[in-house]
Amino acid sequence: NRHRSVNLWFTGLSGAGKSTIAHALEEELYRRGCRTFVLDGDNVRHGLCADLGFSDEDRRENIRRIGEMVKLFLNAGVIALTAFISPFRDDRQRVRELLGEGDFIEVYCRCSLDVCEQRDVKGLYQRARAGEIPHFTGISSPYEEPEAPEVVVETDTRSLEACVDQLVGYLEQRGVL
Ligand code: GGZ
Repeated sequence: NRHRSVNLWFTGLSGAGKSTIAHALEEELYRRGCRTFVLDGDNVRHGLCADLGFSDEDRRENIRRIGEMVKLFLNAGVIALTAFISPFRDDRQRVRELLGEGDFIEVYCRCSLDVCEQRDVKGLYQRARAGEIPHFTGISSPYEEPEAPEVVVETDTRSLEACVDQLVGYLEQRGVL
């Protein structure tokens, strides 16, 4: 099975479903014989970026390093799925320029702050509201919505399966698969 190597760059608030969709999409791509890898906070922020926190500067450096790593994955012929809040437009734009227009697919996981906060899977929003987590995205740190993402998945109204189907359809239409 042949496929192009691209980066699906998931961006959105904490709790918007970035990692969940990336992993579910990876499973579907694996079934189709693709070589894939998911990068998210779980495997990056504990290792490669363990020295970074959540100041604007640290997030910027986090995204820069991830972009460079994705570039290596693309050279290795892998479809890289990245799931980071990546709240700043400039930082995402820099990755787009690093990888080149055709290889960077920005996927905006759109979900209202209200819904993310209601889900509060890890209780982080509650702690952020209580002032226990400084610079929390959406509460005390900004999130800049993408202006022209390749794909928008409406995670607050559509099922996980529907979001995955939407992305597979997009990849087929783009000739990635
Ligand atoms: C936002 C934070 C923060 C602050 C810890 N702000 O929902 P999660 O828990 O599992 O995912 C969030 C993750 C965000 O890391 P990223 O590397 O994706 O961020 S960025 O792209 O902005 O560099 C959240 C947790 O880390 N977390 N503190 N202050 N999210």
